[in-house]
Order: sequence, then structure tokens, then C-alpha cells
Amino acid sequence: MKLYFSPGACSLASRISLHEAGLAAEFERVDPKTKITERGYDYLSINPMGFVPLLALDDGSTISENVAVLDFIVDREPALGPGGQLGRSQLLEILSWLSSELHVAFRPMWAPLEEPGKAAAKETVAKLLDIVSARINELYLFGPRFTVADAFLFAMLRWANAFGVRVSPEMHAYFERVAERPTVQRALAEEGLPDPRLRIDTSSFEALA
Ligand SMILES: N[C@@H](CCC(=O)N[C@@H](CS)C(=O)NCC(=O)O)C(=O)O
Repeated sequence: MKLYFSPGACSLASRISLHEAGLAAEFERVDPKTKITERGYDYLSINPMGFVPLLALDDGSTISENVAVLDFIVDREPALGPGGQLGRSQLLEILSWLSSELHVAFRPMWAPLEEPGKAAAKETVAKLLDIVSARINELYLFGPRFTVADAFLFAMLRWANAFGVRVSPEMHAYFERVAERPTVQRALAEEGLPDPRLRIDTSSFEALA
């Protein structure tokens, strides 16, 4: 299978999850501006929405949308989901929330907006991160076990860190904990991204200021 990705984009969650699942995959970079892949293909002919991630399976079928790609990976490696009778529903619940509420809330930060618009977006993201911070239970979102939802949240915490969004000390500790995982370190290195533990701007953490 092949994952279409852009460095540092939400597709980082798929790459981390593939590594966690021990699934072998190729990776093809997509230029988010030109929509041309690193092998020179028109990405819009592969995914008309133009978004990454997209997982192309060996039989020619494709899966786009973070929620669907991460759910597919859990289907292959159930240990990456919360398990239990309600596990699948609870996983889809948090993945949907991360996708449709948190991910979308970041969008104004990349838009050519005036500063007040960006400041409002940062505040919205901070409030949403406070909500999800309260869900961290023991080590991860679903307790002691790392799931694909943690990979998704980690990809967005990188952005929050880069944009200087305020996060709780609990979320800061969680971010560092996820960053320590060998699969995360591997995924960051493969995408040419720095280790965020070396770049965390502690001045943006109110409790530490
Ligand atoms: N609804 C999509 C959104 C994915 C998305 O926004 N991907 C971004 C990268 S984080 C992207 O491909 N942006 C390129 C663009 O906006 O043209 C999903 O959840 O997979």
C-alpha cells in the first residue's frame, strides 16, 4: 500500500499509525500548492478533494479522510484501538471530533487573515484542546494504551506548538510523552521534521510562565 502525504500535515497521523501497526507501506509526497506528487502525478486525479492523507491499497482501491484511514489501520491492528464492547464507537467518536472540530478550527491560522482573525482561531483551538486535555486518562486518550487517536492529536499538537497556542501542563506532558515513542521519532525523521521536544515554547504554557 502507499500513503500520500505532505510533510507535517495531518497525514503524519497515518504514518505514525502504520508504523505502530507494523504495516509496510510506501510513501509519496504531495505538494499541497501544486497538487503534483513527487513522482510527477496529478494528485487531483487520485484524490479529487486534493487533501492528504490518502491510502492506496494494492488492489487499486483508495481510502481518503483521516477518520477512515485511521479506522482502516485499526481494522488491521486492533491493538491500536481502545477495545471493549463500545471501543469502535468510542474511537469513531473521538476521531470524528478531532477531524470535524479541532482540525477545522486550525484552518484560519493558514488563511491570509488579519491578526484578529488568527488570534480568535488560536483561542478557539486552545479551548478545544482544554476539552480534549480533560480526556487524557493515565497516559493517553484511552488510558494506558496508545491508539490512532493519539497519533491524530499529536499531529495537531505540533501545529499548536508552532503557532504558540496555549495548552495545559497536562497536554504539554502528553505531547512530550507521545513524541518519545520510537514510531513517532521515526515518522518525524522520515518527513524531515524536527523533534518537537527540542522546540517547545514553554512561554506559551500559562502554568509555567
Ligand atoms: N477532511 C479531510 C481534511 C484533510 C486536510 O485538511 N488535509 C490537509 C493537510 S492537514 C490538506 O491536504 N490540505 C491541502 C489543501 O487544503 O489543499 C480529512 O480529514 O482527511
